[in-house]
Amino acid sequence: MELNENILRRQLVDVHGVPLFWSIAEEWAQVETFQAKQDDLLIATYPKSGTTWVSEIVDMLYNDGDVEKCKRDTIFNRVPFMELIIPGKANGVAQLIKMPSPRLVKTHLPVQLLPKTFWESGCKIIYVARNAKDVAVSYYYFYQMAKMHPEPGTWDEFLEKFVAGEVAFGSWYDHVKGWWEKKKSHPILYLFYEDMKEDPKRELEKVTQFLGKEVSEEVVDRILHHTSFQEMQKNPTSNYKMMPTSDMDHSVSPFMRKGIAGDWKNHFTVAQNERFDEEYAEKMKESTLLFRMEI
Ligand code: PPS
Repeated sequence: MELNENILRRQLVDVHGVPLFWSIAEEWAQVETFQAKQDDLLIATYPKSGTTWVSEIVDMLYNDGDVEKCKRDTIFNRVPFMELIIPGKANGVAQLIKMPSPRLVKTHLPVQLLPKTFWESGCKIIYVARNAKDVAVSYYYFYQMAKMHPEPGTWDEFLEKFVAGEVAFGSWYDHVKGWWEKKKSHPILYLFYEDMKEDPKRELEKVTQFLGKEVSEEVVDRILHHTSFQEMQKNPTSNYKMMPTSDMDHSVSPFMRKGIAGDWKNHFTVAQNERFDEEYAEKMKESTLLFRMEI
């Protein structure tokens, strides 16, 4: 408990202009020098954008749709979170060094902070983006239940911080735009959470093609079933309930919370929405990226 008091709920620390957990900042040299391999698959996202969902899909594809094989371990061990270093609790870099290839790697880093060996190795990358309003809501609940984050304050206070980019992993706007630009020069499959909700089969086909896999209709159906929100919510190897309660308290808010597009409408006041839209238009005005706030 004493240990947790020194570790959890601490202020974020600036790493090259991006607020990160204090312990990632302290161990940044380990992250920066991470050795990526050509046959790694990187799953990159801004937090709360569908990381776990795509991770489960890809692991199913890597295991030819074998559900039992995918239940061999929790999602955070099957797809280690590279930059997550928390003393006595997690070290994604060390975990990945020990892992046999081909490795699945999770990152929330903005494109400019990704270790350079990912670009040198030429490994494949899947990026998943989700509309900013739903991300803000999901992140607010996640801040409450996942104790590595600082206290979120009220919803209004959190939303201010989100828009200002003063949350873990920085500005959503810079993140989605940065990775979108990078797509021009690197093989990145850029997916949208809303598209996955709208037509999971179509989006699964994109992933399958990108990975150069061939799967039968039967396997496709099995993957779609196993990775539905309802299935993942009750699956202990994908719902994060295997994390110690001191780190993630699902009684405050479950990790698998709602899994829908458009929940922001239950949280934004009219005034918050108007202000958000104004700032959004300004921050996104030079980008060709289009998001759907509902489907
Ligand atoms: S994390 O902590 O950043 O890695 O979280 P991440 O996995 O990116 O995002 C969590 C949100 O994704 C929802 N989720 C899903 N939605 C639909 N279908 C499936 N299968 C699925 N799996 C996870 C999860 O519920 C979180 O969103 P909210 O809006 O909070 O429910």
